[in-house]
Amino acid sequence: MPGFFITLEGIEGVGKTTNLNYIRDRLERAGREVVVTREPGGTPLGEELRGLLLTPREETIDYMAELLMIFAARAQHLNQVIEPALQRGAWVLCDRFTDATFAYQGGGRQLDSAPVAQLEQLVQGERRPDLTVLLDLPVVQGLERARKRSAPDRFEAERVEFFERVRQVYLQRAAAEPGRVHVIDAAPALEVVQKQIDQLLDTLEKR
Ligand code: T5A
Repeated sequence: MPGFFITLEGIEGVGKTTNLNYIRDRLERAGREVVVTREPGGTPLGEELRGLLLTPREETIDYMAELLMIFAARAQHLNQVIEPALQRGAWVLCDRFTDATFAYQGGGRQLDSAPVAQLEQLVQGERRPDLTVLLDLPVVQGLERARKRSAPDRFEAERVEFFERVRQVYLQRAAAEPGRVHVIDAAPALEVVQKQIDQLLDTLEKR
């Protein structure tokens, strides 16, 4: 039986990593094989590209170069990790995927979405997440949480307006694909957020 592909999305500090681990624990308790991974990254090459993308540097990275690096990492990740896991029936939980590219490179960087869509088709073919959990939080609150946790990376150093655009694209994508993208309010206490996630997983397990 083919596996199931879940992605977690949202702006900085919404709690993707925290809740990804929560979902993993719940699925593992139910006896599923779970592969937890992230983008950019997920392979040795992808993690090197992640380092290049996230580390602040003096040289400005051209936005198209940034986009191509993200899809280079994704091609490697998809073919080496995600597809084989799905083929053997595992559940793949991925911290960010291509919705992030539409949101950050399309929304944040204001690149035309057409090349993003073309690269999506070229690299992924028909592969899309089966379920995307969009954790939604006002930008200032998300940045506050992220900055409490660690020093800002190359993206986190962007201005608030950048993340407002990112958030808007995420919400637009959720509105356009309500069957795949489920918006969860990430503002309340973690236990409340996780109750919402439980409800979503309950409906999934009844499929
Ligand atoms: N990127 C990525 C692109 O530009 N294009 C792309 O295509 C892709 C794939 C990756 C960067 O790359 C960019 C976007 C990103 O800038 P990342 O590390 O994956 O970076 O993403 P971040 O958003 O930076 O990850 P963070 O670790 O900052 O945020 P998370 O994972 O959303 O949040 P988490 O779980 O670490 O939680 C942050 C803090 O908040 C607390 C947690 O305990 C933690 O301290 N917290 C809560 N506190 C109160 N109430 C709650 N409900 C809480 N939930 C979590």
